[in-house]
Amino acid sequence: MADHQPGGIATSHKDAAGNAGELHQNAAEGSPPAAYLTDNFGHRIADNQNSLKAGARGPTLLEDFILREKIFHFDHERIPERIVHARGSGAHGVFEVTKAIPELTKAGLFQKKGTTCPVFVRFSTVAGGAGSVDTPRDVRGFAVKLYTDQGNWDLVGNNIPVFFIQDAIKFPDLVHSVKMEADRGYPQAASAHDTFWDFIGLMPESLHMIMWAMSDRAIPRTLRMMEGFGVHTFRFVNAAGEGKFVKFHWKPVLGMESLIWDEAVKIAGADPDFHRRDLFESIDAGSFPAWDLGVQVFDEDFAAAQPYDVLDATKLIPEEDVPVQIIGRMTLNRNVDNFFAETEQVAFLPTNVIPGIDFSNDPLLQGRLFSYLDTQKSRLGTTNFHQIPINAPKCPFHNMQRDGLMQTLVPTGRANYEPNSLDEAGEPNGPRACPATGFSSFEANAERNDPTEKVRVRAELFADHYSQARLFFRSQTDSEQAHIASALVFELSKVSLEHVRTRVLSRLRNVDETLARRVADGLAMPLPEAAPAAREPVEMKPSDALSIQKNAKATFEGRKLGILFAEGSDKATIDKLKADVEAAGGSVFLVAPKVGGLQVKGGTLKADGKLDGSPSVMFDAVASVLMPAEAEKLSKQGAAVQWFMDAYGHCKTIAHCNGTKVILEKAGIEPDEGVLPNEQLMKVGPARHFAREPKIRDLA
Ligand code: HDE
Repeated sequence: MADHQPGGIATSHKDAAGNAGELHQNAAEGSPPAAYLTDNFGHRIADNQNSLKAGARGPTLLEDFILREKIFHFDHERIPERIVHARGSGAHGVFEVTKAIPELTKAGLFQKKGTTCPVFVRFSTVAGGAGSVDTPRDVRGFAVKLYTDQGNWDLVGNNIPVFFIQDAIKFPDLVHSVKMEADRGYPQAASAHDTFWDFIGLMPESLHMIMWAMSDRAIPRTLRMMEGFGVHTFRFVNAAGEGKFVKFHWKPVLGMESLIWDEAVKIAGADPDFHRRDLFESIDAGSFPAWDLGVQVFDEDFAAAQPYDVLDATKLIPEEDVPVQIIGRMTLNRNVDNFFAETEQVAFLPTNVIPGIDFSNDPLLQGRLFSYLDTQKSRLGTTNFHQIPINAPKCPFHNMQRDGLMQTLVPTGRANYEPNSLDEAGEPNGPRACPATGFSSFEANAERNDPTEKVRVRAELFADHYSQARLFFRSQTDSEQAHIASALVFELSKVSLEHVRTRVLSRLRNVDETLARRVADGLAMPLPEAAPAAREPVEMKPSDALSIQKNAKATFEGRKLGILFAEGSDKATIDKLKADVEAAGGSVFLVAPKVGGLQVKGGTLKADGKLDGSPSVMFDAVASVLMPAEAEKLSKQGAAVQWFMDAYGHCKTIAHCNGTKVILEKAGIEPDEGVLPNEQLMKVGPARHFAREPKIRDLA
């Protein structure tokens, strides 16, 4: 009898054609394989199950080049993960210009409405490792590579328009403080710990970003429902050589939506890949996520008149002051074929700009211009990383650079230097610089700041650390303000160094007195003296554009309804709910106590997921269609009661039949405008009912 253990089969037979015995032969029967298995040099492999041994029970032979190559490759299959933004999800798509702006930029892409180019986007969390979860409280990376006719343009942004620090020299400190603590190696993917808050308390310039990071922006519902920002001030330069400042925005067509903290925590356990899966499945289903590209354009005079410095990445420009004009749309319409080759190996470089788009002197941006090229060499091991298909431009590229590790191109001829006069002998002389169409830096940047002295200082207005933190906080709804206060209480309660908590509280007093008091109360700590501010904050007019709730869209488009059913449920009701939601552009996920197929009124129905493996946190709204007897049974099961309790606690719409009431009562659900009969679901949609919140949570 043959042995099925991996690593050995004493009685392996070869048939007349030399194939291995039936037990260990893949694709031995039936139609021929799509391709024959070979090693990396094209040699066909006859047996992929057994290594070569000196006798059936003897040692494995060094001669087995097939085994050696396979394991050698495997041993080297990992590359260093990104120091930040290690966990990411990517997709391909297309960008289309919807408004030509030749008066603003000479970039070829923006000369004509309707011009398109391929894009690749990678979304990421920042602090966690590649294998961490999708829903921690964290900033999300929003990195877009546009493959234009004039070369790649990488807009390497985040889902928050400002940053923690003003100067690149502080970046390693910031990142060290937020990552796992150096001695103990935890916590993973979390900012709620001593070292992060120690750093924050000592760096008051971070307070504006902290308001955003503690807000619902840092727990997006899906990657498809968050904004993206270029963060820094960039330059547009037109054909006449005139420059304007520009800030880039990506606005999600589906609107913005966030999780509730308790929901984020539960999703991290229920589905650590929640965002990655959602992105992949949406694209797979043809529900393509899309964002409008917007720009805020302004000049030096506007910049000079503001109470903040536009070169300071801890400041934003309120949309009410400089409206965002929409100039294009990006649609993600194709999943990656291979996660490693594309999402992992993609290398973004803020230095990838095209003529007509230039940098500003933002000291954070300036540091990034150096850092990314450097990091790609360290991650991908070679200066030739630009040849990897996901990184290579889709337009031709020619230069005199040669050689290097992993050169995969075969440059021909002798012209690897310039100038040369090889053409006089009839030989190719290689490419030449093109002053008229090539990239040339915007001159004013250099002129205005031509350094007469070398200084290590920050510009004057960089010293205002609080005005915009206050602006952000005061632009939020009551419920959003409560979420920020609760997030601060949660994070600081994980800080064990008391002086660190106290220092953060002393800074919060400069942001907003009520906020500081709520956080101090939530921690049961006395309110310390306000920290002296380096510069007195100024009052700015609250901006509705900064609130998610004020801009939410109650639509089923791109959203998912979870429907709970059981034995005997009415299929017609389920079908109707499904048809309505699908007609509105949404999808439905059927949940039942068993998945294999249940007898329902009107036929048999298979569930997409089992109740205890499909918690309601996975859905944007829930509905239930249950016979009273089944509802009675389910009301005794924790998973069912929790299903509704969570949906209620997460302020979701709960549509239900009469039978379900017994579970709703058990779950302590009180009727409100979001708890309604199934027939009324479409009237309310998947909106979140934040008015419910004070009843169910002790808001800090
Ligand atoms: Fe990054 N950042 N960063 N960053 N960053 C990286 O580059 C860095 C900053 C951002 O999906 C690294 O390829 C410095 C701001 C995104 O592959 C590294 C500074 C913003 C991604 C690096 C910043 C970002 C990165 C790590 C301060 C928003 C992921 C791996 C001067 C505008 C890109 C890599 C992807 C990745 C350095 C600050 C966005 C080490 C030195 C501000 C979206 O080069």
